[in-house]
This record gives sequence, structure tokens and C-alpha cells, in this order.
Amino acid sequence: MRALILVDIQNDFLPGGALEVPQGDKILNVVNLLQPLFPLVVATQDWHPADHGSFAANHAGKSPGELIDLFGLTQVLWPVHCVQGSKGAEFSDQLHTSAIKKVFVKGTDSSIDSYSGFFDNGHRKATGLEDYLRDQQVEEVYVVGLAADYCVKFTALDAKASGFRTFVIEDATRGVNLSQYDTRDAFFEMEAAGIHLINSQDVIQMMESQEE
Ligand code: VGL
Ligand code: ZN
Repeated sequence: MRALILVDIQNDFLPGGALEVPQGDKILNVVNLLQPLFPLVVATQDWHPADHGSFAANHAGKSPGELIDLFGLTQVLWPVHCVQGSKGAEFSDQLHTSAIKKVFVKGTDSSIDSYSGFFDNGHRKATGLEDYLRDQQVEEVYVVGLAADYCVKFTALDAKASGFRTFVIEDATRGVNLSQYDTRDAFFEMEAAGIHLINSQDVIQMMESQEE
């Protein structure tokens, strides 16, 4: 069984949002086109309490982009984003959501961030995504969404480490690029971990060839 994992396709990560990913909106049509090709679609949602430790605003004198130690882990500070119940935390209006079978929220504990859809950044608590995928007999996951150099990367790395055959669909993700080459480096890192980088066209061709 194959699953498509939609990572954090939320207003705050799209142009005009609090933590906008440049050209993040370019993935929306691609993601919508891909969804009907998969028997299972799940989503992750960054879902922070207002007092979350990853927000620069919650640390006196700190600005977004700075690094701090957050209870023993190095933490990049971000603008306030994806606050539970806010418009910014909602999925984009342009994202088709009717096929999403289950949503896994992350980043709900103020004391630790969670880039991956599977575990927090300390690998202390699971979101339930891995157990859910196993229950559904999933063996192969395809990861898309935002941002390529953070939540998509860590979701894909955890998927691979958990034993799923893991694909990242390059034209269905975009990166934040706090530093110029972060997204390029993220793709190298994923490839080195044995994750397959493909394009939406490859998925379409693969599905067509299997229908014959
Ligand atoms: C993300 C930074 C902070 C992401 C979430 O979805 O990639 N990045 N929170
Ligand atoms: Zn976040």
C-alpha cells in the first residue's frame, strides 16, 4: 500500500503567511493533482500553543533566525506561526482536503519543536503517524508539502528510518532557505539517506504503467 503524506500545507507557510515559504503556493496544483493517484492520503499540521518555545517573540531580545538552547536541543527561532485555532494554522483554501483520511498535529508541546510528522525533534514522543501507516499496511510513502528544508526533510528522514520506502516529490515541495543552499543541501541529505527524489511526472507515469 502507498500513502501520500501532505506536510504542513498551511496558510502561514504560504505567501503572505507568518513564515512564508517562497513560491510555496506553486505546489498546490501539483499536490491536488497527485492526491487522486493514491489510495491513502494523510496530512500533518503544525499546531503550536501561543507560548511555544520556538517563537522568537517568547524570548526577550531574540529575533527570528537566531539559535537558542531549548531544554537541551538547539532551536531555530521562528516568527509566531501556526497558532492553534488561528487562520494561519488552517490548511490552504486551495488545497483539496476531502481525500485526507487523518490529520496528525505536531508542535503542540511548548517545550519542544517538532519538524517531523512522526516524532518531536528529540525523538521523545510519537505523533501516531507510524502506527497508523502500519495499521493501513503502508510500505511506501510519498512526501510533499512545506517546507522542504525543515518539516518535509525530517518527515522523510523519519519515514525512511522507520523502514518505509520513501519518496519525496521535488516539484511538490519548496524550502524556506534561511541560508541560500538549505533546500539543495536538504535534497542531498535525503538522497544520502536512501530517500528517492522524484517528480510528479514520474508518479503519473508509474501509475499509468500499472493500470495496463
Ligand atoms: C516548519 C519551521 C517551523 C515547517 C514548521 O513546516 O517546515 N518550519 N515550523
Ligand atoms: Zn512550527
